[in-house]
Amino acid sequence: MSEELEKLYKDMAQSIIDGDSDLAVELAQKSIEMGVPPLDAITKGFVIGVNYIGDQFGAGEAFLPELVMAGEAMKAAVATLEPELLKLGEARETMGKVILATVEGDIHEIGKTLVGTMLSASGFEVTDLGVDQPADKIIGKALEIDAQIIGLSALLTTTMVRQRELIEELDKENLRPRIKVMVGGAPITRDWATKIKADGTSEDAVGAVQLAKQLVGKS
Ligand code: B12
Repeated sequence: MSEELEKLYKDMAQSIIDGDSDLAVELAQKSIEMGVPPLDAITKGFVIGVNYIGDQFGAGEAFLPELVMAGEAMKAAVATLEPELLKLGEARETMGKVILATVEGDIHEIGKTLVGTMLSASGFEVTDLGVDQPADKIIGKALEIDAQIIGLSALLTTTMVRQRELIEELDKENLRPRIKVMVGGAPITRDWATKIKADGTSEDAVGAVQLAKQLVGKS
């Protein structure tokens, strides 16, 4: 890696740690001008910073205002890169319809939004319901638009259970395998996905696209 690139990634991480949205946007723009692949900018730069703050927060060494500012800066950086991410896919045929949401009680949106952007870039028609969404609303929308996949994000150990509840509800209504469910979010493991009978999980947005393609039989 060139020194310039290494410095850019470091500065990106630091801009998130400092909660400096303006600088994060500026660095995202600079990376576009430099021709840095937008997913690299996110995973090798900005995500390093947001994970650092998350760990610090978990250890009691950073506090809520810092977490909030880091979240805002991260959101701004990803939004700046979104048009570049959308350009990545050649989105030829329609791959299928996906409903995305963060589960009820959970307001983390950055990872979910990134997954949505990558799915759109790959030709999926994505309806992003946003955060804090109750299961009945998500299922209702899936039926309304005849979605093949529901993608559920949960970032808190206390809200992961909402993924299981939604799957149980679908089973009760005999809506599977017509509707497939993929689950994700930082605390979500393969074991958890298997345990709650989800159709799959992925730890990042690229894997989420591969999984979605498999689920609609187009991988
Ligand atoms: C930013 C952040 C926030 C921001 C969110 C801003 C926003 N607009 O989204 C704010 C400040 C609002 C926030 C609030 C809180 N947070 Co917070 N937050 C984080 C942090 C630092 C980063 C999350 C993030 O955006 N990561 C970057 C994205 C790109 O990664 P990602 O979300 O993991 O998504 C990727 C994958 O998981 C996957 N994925 C995600 N969704 C999906 C869905 C599908 C279908 C698939 C296939 C894949 C997939 O692909 C994504 C892209 O690669 C994490 C720490 C961490 N490292 O996760 C803590 C963290 C999740 N938060 C935590 C906590 C405790 C909270 C609060 C309870 C704090 C408080 N006391 O109020 C509140 C919760 C409020 C609520 N009710 O939801 C804890 C959770 C601990 C736990 N065991 O549950 C963490 C782990 C921090 C910590 N170490 O303590 N938070």
